[in-house]
Amino acid sequence: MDKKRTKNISKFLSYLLRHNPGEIGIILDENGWTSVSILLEKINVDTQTLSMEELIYVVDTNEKKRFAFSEDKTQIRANQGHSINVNLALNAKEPPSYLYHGTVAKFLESIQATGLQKGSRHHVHLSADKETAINVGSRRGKPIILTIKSGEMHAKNHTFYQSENGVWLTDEVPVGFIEF
Ligand code: HQG
Repeated sequence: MDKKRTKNISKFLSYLLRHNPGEIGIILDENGWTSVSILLEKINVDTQTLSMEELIYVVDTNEKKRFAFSEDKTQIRANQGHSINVNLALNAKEPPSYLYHGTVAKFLESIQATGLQKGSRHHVHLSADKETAINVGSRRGKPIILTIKSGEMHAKNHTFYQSENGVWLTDEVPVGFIEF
């Protein structure tokens, strides 16, 4: 499958499985899982546009492991990034001393005032490596990388989680833990 089609399918799946399953009339369970056969059936209502083989290819080759199948491949969900209310049953985990967040200049004043806020997502997203943060920030323009004193936060009882695809998640980052 060519790169463009793979990316388009990944974007559409992200939209359905994180934000708006109702768009095609599928329902997620409380942990974010949905039936693969119903998903394909609903996507393919008019003409056959997505096959099981293609879906497997998109899930397996996704560079950020955005999606997961159940072991028997009857269920699928997004690993993180939801705006709708799902319980990913994440386990709390001790973070490394420092984590990184990629953003852009226009947000800095607000971040300096209120710290990092999760906005419409369930958590603030952080990464263990600067390169990922650069990529995240680059989605919006010239990236600015903030260093988060996650070790100190953890010592002060802030809870961190790591999603299946390695993204570090926390409720908020107060400004005192951010190195600008
Ligand atoms: C900023 C993508 C003003 C924050 C990525 C960011 C990531 C504030 C934006 C994942 C703020 C939120 C998440 C404050 C934070 N005032 N702006 N107090 N606090 N911000 O997209 O971290 O492709 O919700 O810096 O690669 O950019 O979807 O979060 O710029 O992993 O898999 O508000 O989404 O992954 O933007 O990205 P987002 P994010 P996927």
